[in-house]
Amino acid sequence: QTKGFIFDLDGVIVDTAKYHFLAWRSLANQLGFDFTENDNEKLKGISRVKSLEMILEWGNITLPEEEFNKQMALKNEEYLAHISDMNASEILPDVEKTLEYLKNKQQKIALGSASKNASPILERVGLLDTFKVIVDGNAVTKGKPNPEVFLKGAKGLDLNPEACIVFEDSISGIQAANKANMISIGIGDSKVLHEADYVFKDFTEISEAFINKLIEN
Ligand code: B16
Ligand code: MG
Repeated sequence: QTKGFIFDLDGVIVDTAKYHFLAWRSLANQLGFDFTENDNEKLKGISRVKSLEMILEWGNITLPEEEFNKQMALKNEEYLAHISDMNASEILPDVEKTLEYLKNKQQKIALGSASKNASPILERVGLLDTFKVIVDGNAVTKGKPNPEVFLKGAKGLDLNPEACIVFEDSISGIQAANKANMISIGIGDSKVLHEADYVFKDFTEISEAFINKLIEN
């Protein structure tokens, strides 16, 4: 059978989740407060605008629109500095192996990311050609946990949502995949991602036998 495998970007393919955290945290610190790793889990998969809204709420701060936009631009500048010299060595363990395996099995592959920086990141790590279908933060109007990003991915792959499998590191992304009626696979901590159909620490834990079962079922 042909299934659609939709990969999230930040935190699944590359370890950029840590750079988002660093950049948001320095923004909060500059505004005079801090937030925890635990709070940061809630930001994963969340759009830039929504993330800043949430962070400001934690700090009990309201900003006029102009200042809000300025802070958002500053965050992105810091983030871009972190990712400016990324290369293939930052692809997470066994991600390339899994992608190769899926390609050899004639499976369809798409990207489903909330990030507006997705394409330049894929380019830098040499994976741009792997993803024929890219749905990123520029292509959606409703962010995760809304299923739009993954439903657009399925459409791009010309498959029903039920024939798609999503790899996600965020709570919001797992919820989006579930709402889209797709199989959700969490990459990370099973306590955090307990709403997922399956959770693995990383791709080194995902066996070929498991992938074969996803393809056959
Ligand atoms: P940007 P993903 C998400 O990417 C990140 O998890 C989230 O932390 C970030 O705020 C969002 O992209 C927007 O990113 O500022 O680059 O447009 O995990 O959905 O690939
Ligand atoms: Mg992510």
